[in-house]
Parts: sequence; C-alpha cells; structure tokens
Amino acid sequence: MNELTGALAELEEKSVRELVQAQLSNGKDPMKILEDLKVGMDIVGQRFAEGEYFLVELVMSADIFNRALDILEPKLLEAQKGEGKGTIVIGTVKGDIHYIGKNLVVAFLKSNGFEVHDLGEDVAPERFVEKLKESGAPILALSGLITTTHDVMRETVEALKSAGLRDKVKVMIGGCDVNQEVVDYTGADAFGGDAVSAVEIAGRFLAELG
Ligand code: B12
Repeated sequence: MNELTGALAELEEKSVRELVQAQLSNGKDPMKILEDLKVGMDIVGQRFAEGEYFLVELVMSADIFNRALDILEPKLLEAQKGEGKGTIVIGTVKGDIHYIGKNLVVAFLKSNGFEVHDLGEDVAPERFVEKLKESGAPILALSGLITTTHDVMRETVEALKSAGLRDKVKVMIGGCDVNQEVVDYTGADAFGGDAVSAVEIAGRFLAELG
C-alpha cells in the first residue's frame, strides 16, 4: 500500500490533502493519484465489512475523498476535453445513495462534451423512463454500489422495455461488483469500471446507434 492509499485508509485527512497537493506539484499523473485514492476507499470498505470500521468511518472517508477531489478534479478534467455530442441520462438507482463515483462519471462525460441529465441518487425506474422520454436521450447510465441494486437495474431495464424505449436507448452500468455477469442479469448493454470507460462506452454507443 503506498503512502496516499494508506493515509486515506487511516482517515488522515490532512495527510491526504498534503500528499495530493505535493504529488500534483511533482507532476504525478492525476489519474494515478485518483487510482490510489480509490484503492484507499476500497480498503475503508473492506474494514467496514470486517467490522473494524463503522458507518462513521465510511462517512469520514467520503468527506476526505471529496476534499481530495476538490484539489484533483480540475487537473483530472484538463486531460478530458473531448467532442462528445450525445445526451445521457444518469443516476444512482433506487435504494442506493452512493454518489461519489457517479458524480465523477458525470464530470468526465460533461468535460468530454456530452450533455448530461443527472437525476441524482435513489432514482426509481419510472423516473429514468420519464427523463428519457422528455429528453430523447439515447443513452442511460446507471450507478449502483450495493449488490441489491442489481435487481433494481434489472427492473429499470424492464421499465424501459415496457415503455417501448429499449430499442432506442443503450444502457451502461457501473459501480461495485458490476461485471459482464451483471450486464447479462440486468439486460444492460455494457459495464464500465471507471469514469474513463464511461466516456469510451458512450462514444461507442453513439457510433452503434448511427
Ligand atoms: C464512501 C462509502 C459510503 C458513503 C457514501 C457517500 C456518498 N453519498 O456517496 C456512505 C457513508 C453514505 C455509505 C453508506 C452505505 N454503504 Co457504503 N461505501 C462507501 C465506500 C467506502 C466508498 C465508495 C466510493 O465513493 N468510492 C470511490 C468512488 C470514486 O468509486 P466508485 O463509487 O466505485 O465509482 C467508480 C466506479 O465504480 C465507476 N462507476 C460508478 N458508477 C458508475 C456508473 C457507470 C455507468 C459507469 C460506467 C461507471 C461507474 O466509476 C467511478 C469512478 O472511477 C464503499 C467501498 C467501495 N469498495 O467502494 C462502501 C460500500 C459501497 N458501502 C457499502 C454499504 C454496505 C453501505 C451501507 C448499506 C452501510 C449501512 N449499513 O448503512 C450504506 C448504504 C446506504 C444506501 N442505501 O445506499 C458496501 C456495499 C456492499 C455490497 N456489496 O453490497 C461497500 C462496498 C463497503 C463494504 N465493503 O461493505 N457508504
């Protein structure tokens, strides 16, 4: 575990901020810094699952990560200046309030030129359908960090079918424990592991839709 990952795992806010500043000043790739922070969050999650950390530590980790992101985000987005032309509806699905990763995906998509309708967290399938109809967006992006959200993602894809939208809208999913098996289970079209892949998938979807 490197120093930055360790500082986040130990919830040392001041060290995290100082390390991020110092590493940026030394020219370290902001994407690598983000990866180290993400690994730190995964360790916090593991410690929570093992009973070493409690909800208060999860909340603290989110706060520390967000503060680090305030420093990092402008640099991260500098490298993300694409010409995406499509419209995307995104949200964290019903029953889930995790938004840090989803917000990063939103920032990367916007920075790459996509028009993004972010419905926030705990979003019901009907709300996604409503926004897709209203905006005419050809892409839906669903985020979910808890495993119970896989069922909700599936319900959301079903709701698209019932609304007659499934052949007009491509669906990508992402979050914790999301893989091809979950794509198959939910009926989505693709999954992405990070914000960069969300941008790549969106571009691919648009090309496929013609
Ligand atoms: C911080 C945190 C919280 C914070 C969230 C703050 C907030 N509002 O966002 C708080 C304290 C609120 C929280 C609450 C809970 N949490 Co929590 N949390 C975490 C933690 C530690 C980090 C999540 C995070 O922000 N990571 C950093 C971001 C940058 O990464 P990310 O979210 O994965 O996003 C990236 C990718 O996944 C991807 N991505 C994300 N979305 C999408 C979408 C698309 C379309 C694409 C392509 C890509 C993509 O791109 C992002 C950028 O790289 C995780 C541990 C973990 N391993 O993730 C647990 C974790 C997700 N939480 C967990 C749990 C259990 C809970 C609670 C149920 C705890 C409780 N008993 O109340 C509640 C859930 C309440 C609810 N109904 O949602 C579990 C879930 C277990 C499971 N598999 O079901 C985890 C995995 C911890 C664990 N190991 O036990 N949590």
